[in-house]
Amino acid sequence: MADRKARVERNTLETQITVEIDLDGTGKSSFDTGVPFLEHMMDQIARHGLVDLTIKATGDLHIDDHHTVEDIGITLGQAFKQAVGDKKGIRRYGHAYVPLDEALSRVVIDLSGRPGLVMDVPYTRGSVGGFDVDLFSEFFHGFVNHSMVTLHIDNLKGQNTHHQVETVFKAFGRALRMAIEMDERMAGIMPSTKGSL
Ligand SMILES: [Mn+2]
Repeated sequence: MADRKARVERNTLETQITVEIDLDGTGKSSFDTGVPFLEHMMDQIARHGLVDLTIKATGDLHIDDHHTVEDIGITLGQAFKQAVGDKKGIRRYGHAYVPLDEALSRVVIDLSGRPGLVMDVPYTRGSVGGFDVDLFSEFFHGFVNHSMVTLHIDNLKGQNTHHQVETVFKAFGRALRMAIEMDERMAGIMPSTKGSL
């Protein structure tokens, strides 16, 4: 199997971002973004997705976290798409339910080649760890628009905002892991009747 790795650098006047990803990693991560709560969440993607992730970002945090968070989502999406490659032999679909105490989230992903995000997370607070929870949808929009995946995110239960968000990211990592896994019965086969994705 070819290496499923990518390195993407994306520079704008607002942010400078580098993402390195290895889809067949062991869950190692290293972040230097200036946005600690997002780093805590991306750590969940790496750990539960079993992907290695290195992300460096310099952004206009003196304004707010918005550009940096959205652009990390975009750059991660670009790197993910590149690393996934032609999708031959992979499962394509992934899903996971993850609880954390009172909170429960479900994430379903399709490496469809089409961007789409349906996200329903009734946050109980507007911010967590100094982080504006609005920005999570910016992050995921950036990701789906550039990775070309369909993503359904539902927080089904939860009182504590940290738990709500953490279950979303853990379930995202788990769903991702399932979707990119090689299916031994699909070796060399494109998981689509169209013949391409
Ligand atoms: Mn936590």
